[in-house]
Amino acid sequence: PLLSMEFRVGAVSVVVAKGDITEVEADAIVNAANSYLEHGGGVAGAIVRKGGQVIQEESREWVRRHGPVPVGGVAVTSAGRLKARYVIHAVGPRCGAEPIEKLGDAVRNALAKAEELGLSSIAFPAISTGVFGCPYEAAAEQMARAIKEAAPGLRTVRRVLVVLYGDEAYQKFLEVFKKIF
Ligand code: AR6
Repeated sequence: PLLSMEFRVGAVSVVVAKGDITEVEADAIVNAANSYLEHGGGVAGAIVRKGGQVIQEESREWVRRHGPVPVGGVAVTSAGRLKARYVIHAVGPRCGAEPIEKLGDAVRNALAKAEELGLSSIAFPAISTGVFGCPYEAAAEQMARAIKEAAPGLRTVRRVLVVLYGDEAYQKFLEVFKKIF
């Protein structure tokens, strides 16, 4: 991405960047999913369009085996034709219906899954800020705090990207990350 800013926590680099997450080179990209892993619109739709229907098929198989993903939870599939190796599907809260703190859970669970898989890099979109209706500032605060608190305990993950789509999201996330990091 052209626009980005790096923050460091010990050995971990946290990069806030403007761009399209489906183009990002990272071991895993995180999807902003719903509990049924039915990837319709938003970033989920873009991931399936670019990565291929295999991502949707593996997602349905995951739900058949394990049941719906709880709010704040994650599921993993392959990444099809994307540059990433895995898609970690994270279910954020619907603002107004579920507490925004569940967004912190989603981030912590995605980072834990990346560690379990032994990955070194992971890229997050602004989970819950589209269809799920959370304001950028509140979402950024949840994400920044969860990443900052998890960073010292990470053993394999060395690079965490937060990829914002558009100027407004990028500027608002940057402001919050500068305050928290
Ligand atoms: N790269 C990075 N960010 C993107 C991209 C992209 N290519 N496309 C959109 N965004 P949303 P949610 C941003 O709605 O609110 C889906 O239907 C977008 O601008 O994707 O968690 C799922 O299947 C916004 O800031 O996720 C679920 O049903 C952010 O990604 C539901 O939406 C998240 O918006 C999940 O809603």
